Amino acid sequence: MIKIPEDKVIITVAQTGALVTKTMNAGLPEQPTEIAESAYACYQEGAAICHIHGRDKDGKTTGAKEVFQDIHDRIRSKCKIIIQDSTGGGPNLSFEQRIECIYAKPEMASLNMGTMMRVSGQYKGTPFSNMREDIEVYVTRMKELGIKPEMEIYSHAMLREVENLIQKGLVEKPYYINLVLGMMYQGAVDATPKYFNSLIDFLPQDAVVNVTPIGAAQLPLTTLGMILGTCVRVGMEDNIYYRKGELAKSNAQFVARAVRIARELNKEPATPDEARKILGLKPV
Ligand code: KMH
Ligand code: ZN
Repeated sequence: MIKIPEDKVIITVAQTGALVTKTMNAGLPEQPTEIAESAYACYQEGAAICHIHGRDKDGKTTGAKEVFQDIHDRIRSKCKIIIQDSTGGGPNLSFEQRIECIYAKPEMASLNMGTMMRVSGQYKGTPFSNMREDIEVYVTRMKELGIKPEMEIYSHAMLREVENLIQKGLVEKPYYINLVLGMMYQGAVDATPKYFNSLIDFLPQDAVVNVTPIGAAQLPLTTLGMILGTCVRVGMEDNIYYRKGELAKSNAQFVARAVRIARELNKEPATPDEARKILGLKPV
C-alpha cells in the first residue's frame, strides 16, 4: 500500500447510493439540485471526492447520461470537487445502463471487482453481476475516456481481479482500491479491524487505499483508516445514522466529523487538487 502524506487524508463522500430512500432519511439528496448543493456543502467541510449515484424524477436509480451530466454541471459550477460516478448503479439497471454515466465524463468511476449475491430485500437472490469479462469491458471504456477506476473490493477473492487488470495493463499506478467492509447485503467481509488489516496485507504495492465501512462501523473504521494512512469514505450511501438512534441530518455532517477526527490526529483533509496529485489525476 502506498502511504499518502502523513498529514493528509482524502475524504470521499458517498451521498446517495442505490438503496437508501427519503423515507429512510429525509436528508438524502436524490435530485441533481439536491446532490449538487449537498456536494458543495461537503466540499466546504473538506471532502475531496464525491461518489455519485443518479436518481430519476421518482427517486429510482438511473444510469442515464443526461442525469449525470446535469449533476456534474451543477457541481462543477460550484466547486472543483473530484467527481466519481458509480457504475454499480442499482439492482434495476442493465450492464449498459450502469456504464452510461461515464459518457458524462467524470474524473473517476467505480469498478466493482466481482459478482455478489444480494441476500435480502426486494432483489434477494438476484446476483450483482461483475464477471471478469464485464470488468474488463468497463475498465477499457474508462481507459479510453481517461477515467480513473475506483476498484471496489468486498472480499479477499476479489483481489484476483485486481491482479488480472494489472497483468493486462488495464489499470495505471497508483491503483486506487476501495475496501468495502461490512456490507452483508452483498457478501462483504465483516467490518472489523482484523479483516481491514488482513485485506491491506494482500494489496498490490502501488495501491492507494480507501476504506468504506458500512453502517455503525463507519465511524470507528474510518478513524482506524486515518490512523493506518488510508483514505476514507463517509456519507448516507453507506450509513444513515449519525449515532445510534439518531439519523444524520446531512452528508456534510459526516464530512465535518471526519475532518474533526482527522485534525485530532494531526491531519488535514486533502483538497481536491492535492487529492488529484496523490491519485495521479490531471489537474483541472
Ligand atoms: N454501496 C457501496 C458499498 C458502486 O456504487 O459502484 C458500494 C458501491 C458500489 O459504492
Ligand atoms: Zn455507490
